[in-house]
Parts: sequence; structure tokens; C-alpha cells
Amino acid sequence: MNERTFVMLKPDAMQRGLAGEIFTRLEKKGLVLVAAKVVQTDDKLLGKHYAEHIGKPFYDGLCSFVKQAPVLATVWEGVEAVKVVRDLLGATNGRKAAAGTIRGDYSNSQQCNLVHASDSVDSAKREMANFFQPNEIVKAKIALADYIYSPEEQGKK
Ligand code: FUP
Repeated sequence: MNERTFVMLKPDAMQRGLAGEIFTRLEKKGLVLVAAKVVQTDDKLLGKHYAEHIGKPFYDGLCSFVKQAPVLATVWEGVEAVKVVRDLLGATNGRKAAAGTIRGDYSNSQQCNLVHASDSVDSAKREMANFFQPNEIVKAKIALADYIYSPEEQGKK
């Protein structure tokens, strides 16, 4: 039950006052917040976070955009949390993201797409380590677990 994913609310989400709305959607889905930190990013940190995109035509513009104002780095926990959050976000380009998803409802842009979320469990581990010390991430306690997950999904059977 304890899959973790790294979720970064980008400067557009923070400046537009959408952090509460985005948190609400993740919380209502049943995901649990286990780490959060406001971070002013820089080229060094973004070089690690976006390592796979270094050299691509959009890389410099992406870094300029992300470092222009603070982000909110977070970690969320839940069953299949990586896929669940990616599905809640929708397609990368906000204009193509389905209505009802976070980007589909609040973003109209490929770059200003509000949120980054890990695309695999391995990426999540790497991205969490870029932003957090291990002791900054707590173990989730899900008081309503029996109303969010079956016993099998909780690993009880
Ligand atoms: P995602 O996995 O949905 O976060 O998207 P990608 O890893 O493909 O891209 C990383 C970020 O680069 C996205 F948030 C948007 C941005 N991007 C551009 O600005 N232009 C592009 O052509 C592709 C991606």
C-alpha cells in the first residue's frame, strides 16, 4: 500500500493560487501527503530533476520557467500512487489534457502545466532524493484506510 510518488507544484500553480485545489484533488482521491517543502530551485537542482531532458530544445525555457518562483515539492503515498497521480494530472499539454483532470481543467499550456509527477517508481525514488532527506518523509497513517482500500489492497490478506 505504501507506493510513493514525487509531485512538484510548479511556479504557475503557486502563483495562481491553485495549490489548495490541487491538494484537495489528491486528498479526495485517498492519497496521503507524507512530505512537503517550498523550494526555490536553481540550475543545479533542475539539472538533476530534469536530467533526461538536458539538450532538448525546450530544456532552457523549461528551467527558466521553473526557477522563476518557488515550487512546492511534495511526496504522496497510496496504492499505485505513481499511476494514480499521473492519471489525475492528465496529458502533459494542458490544451490536450482531458476535462476533469487537473491540467485539463486549469492549464492551457504545454509548459505552464502546473504540476510535475513521477512517471515510474524508480523515477519517484530518484526525484524524492533530489528534494528531500529520508527523514523528511514520514510514514503514512491512513485513518480511513478501511474505507479507501480493501483488505487485499492494504496487504492485509
Ligand atoms: P511530464 O512527464 O508530463 O511532466 O512531461 P515531460 O517529462 O514530457 O516534460 C517535462 C516538462 O517539459 C513538462 F512539464 C512540459 C515541458 N515541455 C515543454 O515545455 N515543451 C516540450 O516540447 C515538452 C515538454
